[in-house]
Amino acid sequence: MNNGFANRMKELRKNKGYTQKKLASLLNIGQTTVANYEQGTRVPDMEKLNKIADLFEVTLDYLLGRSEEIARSTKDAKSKGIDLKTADKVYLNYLLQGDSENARKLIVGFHEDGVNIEYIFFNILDKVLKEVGVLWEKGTVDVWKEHFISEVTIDIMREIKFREKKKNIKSKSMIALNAGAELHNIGLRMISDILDIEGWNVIYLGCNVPVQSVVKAINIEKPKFIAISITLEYHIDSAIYMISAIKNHFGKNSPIIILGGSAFSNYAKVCEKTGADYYARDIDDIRDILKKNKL
Ligand code: B12
Repeated sequence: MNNGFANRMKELRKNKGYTQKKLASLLNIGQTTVANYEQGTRVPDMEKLNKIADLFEVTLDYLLGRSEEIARSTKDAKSKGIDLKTADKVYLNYLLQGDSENARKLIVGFHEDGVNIEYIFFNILDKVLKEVGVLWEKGTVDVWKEHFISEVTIDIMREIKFREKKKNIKSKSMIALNAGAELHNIGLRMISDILDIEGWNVIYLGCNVPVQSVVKAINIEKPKFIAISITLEYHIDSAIYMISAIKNHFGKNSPIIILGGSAFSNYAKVCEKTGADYYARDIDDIRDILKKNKL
């Protein structure tokens, strides 16, 4: 045994946000034993090693510091017992270790194997990002890492989107944007990507778009609807301002305005307070609204 194991053990524990005490209780051993493992003064027996590898969802080689790869690809992942149920944990570990290439290979590999894009977006990528938020709150993940993970996620989403074939081209446009300076755009991008694959011409504008420019875009592109996303409550006012400008300008010819995003999780009467036509929680809500409006 070498320091490879001691260092990995410490790194994996910290990435998970566990204290030595917490890890000790999960492994049913004393806290001093964990401390000794991490200092390299004591080594676990085979049974414990397997237990630790299972807990952190890594291979024994990785745990022992003999390999840099947790799992190479989906096939490799499967042979190492990584299935969809544990994919999020393995993927998160790659990200926390800055290993964007293996993170990408793992997720794109699932897509190549036929895993549905919605499952990948909403059950793996979304879930992992929420976990990153928890780690940020605990102080385990710094803001630069949050940025890095977001960018890797966006790259993977783009790759998966372009692997999909567009269905039922509708030749109808929609505009998607974030309200004001709202930087959290991954959720909206997921929704936009799915709609794009379903045949919509998605005009995705990102954040910080001046209201007058949105009005111009509507004049030119004639979207059937506008999807606005907000995560931080303090950006709700920007949405209210934008919605009122659009409604004032276009009157009853205004495109349908749909608001969404986690800013509204605990916010009652969204439409009444913001002037939006609909509030939608997810892609299924959007589909229902579009169906109701025969779009
Ligand atoms: C990644 C991330 C970032 C990235 C964003 C990168 C990017 N390009 O988006 C960066 C690093 C830039 C960032 C910055 C900040 N962040 Co941040 N961030 C996150 C994190 C970890 C994940 C967000 C995410 O992408 N989730 C995954 C997506 C898929 O989920 P979602 O956004 O909820 O979207 C889903 C639904 O809401 C819905 N949806 C979303 N939009 C729309 C729109 C429509 C029309 C519809 C129908 C549905 C819909 O569909 C999606 C799929 O289910 C969250 C943690 C969390 N719990 O979410 C914190 C979090 C949102 N951030 C937070 C904070 C505080 C900040 C900062 C202020 C400080 C910081 N951490 O740096 C800044 C503010 C930046 C700004 N001006 O906007 C807090 C917000 C707390 C609050 N509610 O006030 C959170 C919750 C972290 C925490 N645990 O406290 N962040």
